[in-house]
Amino acid sequence: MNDIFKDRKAKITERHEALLSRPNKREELGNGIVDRYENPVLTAAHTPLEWRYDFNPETNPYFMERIMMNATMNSGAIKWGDKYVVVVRVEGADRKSFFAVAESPNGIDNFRFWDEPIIMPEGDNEPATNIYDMRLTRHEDGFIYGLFCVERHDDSQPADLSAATATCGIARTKDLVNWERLPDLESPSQQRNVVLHPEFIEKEEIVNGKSSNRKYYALYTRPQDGFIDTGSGGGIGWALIDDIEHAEVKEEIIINERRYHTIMEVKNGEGPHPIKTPQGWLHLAHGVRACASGLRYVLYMYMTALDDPTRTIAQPGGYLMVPKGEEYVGDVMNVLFSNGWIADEDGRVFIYYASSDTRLHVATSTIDRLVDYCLHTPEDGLTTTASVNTIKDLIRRNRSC
Ligand code: M1P
Repeated sequence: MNDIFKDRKAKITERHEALLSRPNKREELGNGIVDRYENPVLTAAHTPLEWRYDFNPETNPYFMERIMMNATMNSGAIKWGDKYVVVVRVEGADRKSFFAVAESPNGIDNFRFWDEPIIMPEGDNEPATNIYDMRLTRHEDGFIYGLFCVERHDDSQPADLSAATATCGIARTKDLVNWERLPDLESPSQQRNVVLHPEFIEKEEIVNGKSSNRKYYALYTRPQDGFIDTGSGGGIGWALIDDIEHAEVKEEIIINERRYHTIMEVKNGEGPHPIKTPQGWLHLAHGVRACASGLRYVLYMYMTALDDPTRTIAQPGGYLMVPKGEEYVGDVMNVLFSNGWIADEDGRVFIYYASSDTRLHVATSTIDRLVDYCLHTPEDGLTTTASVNTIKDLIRRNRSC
């Protein structure tokens, strides 16, 4: 074994271990709603060395990185026994994304990838070019579902190499290792950011004069005219699905609209599936607006009624979180995106969010704090006058404190 190989392997292994076991520190004070942390929880450098380096000195005398990783980003999340688990969108240097599981003992540091990335079967679907952004749902039917974006070249435009289509892929598992791929979602429009609601929705139906309750799966959708543009797609949608094994959007209503001069003027999309609380369903989503430096992706929240998840009962004005400091910089600048959170039994909430399509972070809060934030933060009044009146109202009330 030559010295270069031996030396580099030893140093790289030591640094990798130090990175993986680095403690994460909560930032002081925060804004009272969420706490952020000093370090990202996963970066490309956290991926196992076995995935990147050839460990044979004969075939890799310089101990080179043979397969480079570019990013660890938009991740689904789930509590798995006593572990905090994320299904990470890992992106290689070749621009292909794949899914890989990583776990942490406390949800905020010491994340380690499981031995091998997930092989996602194609099932009977047309093979995908790229897959990403899995939303995990432990459904009351007993399965864990992973819904994700499936990207393929749009062959109806053969001359345009960038023409692509976005479809929702559906897979389910009981162990996060073996996945059963179901047919992709059939929908009149392209779809990205599709999320499975964790409970069945029951609807009364009259058949032959007799009333009975029928159970449906429910999806949060995001209809879009093209691969990037939502166009006439008005926001976050909702669709009932009678057969998850042949899922089809037959009717879709918009439950969370995009609006002019808001943080979600250009696009929005549901994040992870909503969390059930006694006061209603807590939703996390991303909103997108355009500015001179491009698109700005921020996170926001809203709440819907327990007896009707399509009815909004609270929508705090503006954003919950925006890119801060180094989070602003990355492959796709000015982006925060979240498709995973964990509501722990003790009421803590772990929000996993990626910054600038590059790395994964955690922010923590509690159900109580997030409900308080949603129910008591003023709504966006949609004009400057309304915003100033909201501030003046707070000042007036503070004077009498
Ligand atoms: O690059 C920012 C995000 O863009 C897309 O999100 P949306 O469909 O809402 O525009 C997705 O590709 C997402 O993965 C990415 O983080």
